[in-house]
Parts: sequence; C-alpha cells; structure tokens
Amino acid sequence: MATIDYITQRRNEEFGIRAPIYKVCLIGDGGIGKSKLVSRLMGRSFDGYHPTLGVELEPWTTPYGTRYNIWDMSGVDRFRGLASGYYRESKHIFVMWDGLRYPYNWIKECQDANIPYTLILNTIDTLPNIS
Ligand SMILES: Nc1nc2c(ncn2[C@@H]2O[C@H](COP(=O)(O)OP(=O)(O)OP(=O)(O)O)[C@@H](O)[C@H]2O)c(=O)[nH]1
Ligand SMILES: [Mg+2]
Repeated sequence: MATIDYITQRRNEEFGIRAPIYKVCLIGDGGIGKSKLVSRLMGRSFDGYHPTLGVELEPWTTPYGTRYNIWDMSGVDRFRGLASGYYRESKHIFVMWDGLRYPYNWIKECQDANIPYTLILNTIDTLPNIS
C-alpha cells in the first residue's frame, strides 16, 4: 500500500491534481473485529462490542496523502443482506475472518461482484492452542 501511496502522491504533485478517493469495503462475520480495526487505524479507542448498524463510512488519509473511504459493514444477520449492495465501485474488499470458519460466503460475494479481495485473519488470540 505504501508504494502505491508514494506513486500516487508523486503523480498528484506532478500534475497538480487532488488525490482521488479510493473506496474499499471491510466485511466479515459480526463481532469479528472489523470496527475495532478501523478505530485503531483512526487512532480512536474502542471498548466493548457496538455492532455496526448497516454500514459506517470512515474517510482515511494516509501519511502520503492517499485518500480512502473505508466502508465498514455490519456482519450480523439482520444487516447481512445489505453488504453486497454497497460493493459497487469498490477498488478492493477486505474480508476479515477468525481462522476457524472460512468465510466462503463473503468471498463468493467478492467474486460475484468481480472485485479483488484480501483476507484479514483476526482474533488469533482466541484460536485454540494447537502446539
Ligand atoms: N480477543 C479479541 N477480541 C477482539 C479482537 N478484535 C476485536 N475484538 C473484540 O470483538 C468485539 C467485536 O468487535 P467489532 O470490531 O465491533 O466487531 P465487528 O466485526 O465490527 O462487528 P459487526 O459490526 O457486528 O459486524 C469487540 O468487543 C472487540 O473488542 C481480537 O483480535 N481479539
Ligand atoms: Mg462493526
């Protein structure tokens, strides 16, 4: 990401253009830690579990000036069906999972939307000790 940021910044300086905003989505099962990760990225503290209601939009500018809109989606069943409606125009989707339940359903949605995706493994501290 840093390399892309650097190239983008240099290009914008060279051509005197305002940096574009890249839309990225963050999806995965409810309570897996998506909003906590975003809060950490923004330098905010995050205590307890506050389920995202539908979707939360978080603008984020990297130290290099690249601008992202992070669409932090709810993963709970009540809002689950909404997510795919928001993928349009996303440059990338991050799929968070817990290392136990492989997120086939979320991955299928990325593939159906034809948007590149990356898996983020979270909550590894809660995995059973296999050593
Ligand atoms: N043990 C552990 N707990 C975590 C980790 N990441 C997040 N949590 C906790 O998991 C709970 C749920 O976190 P959220 O970030 O709200 O989960 P979410 O994926 O945004 O959930 P929805 O918005 O409902 O889809 C919170 O209590 C977090 O503190 C982790 O890596 N390990
Ligand atoms: Mg959330």
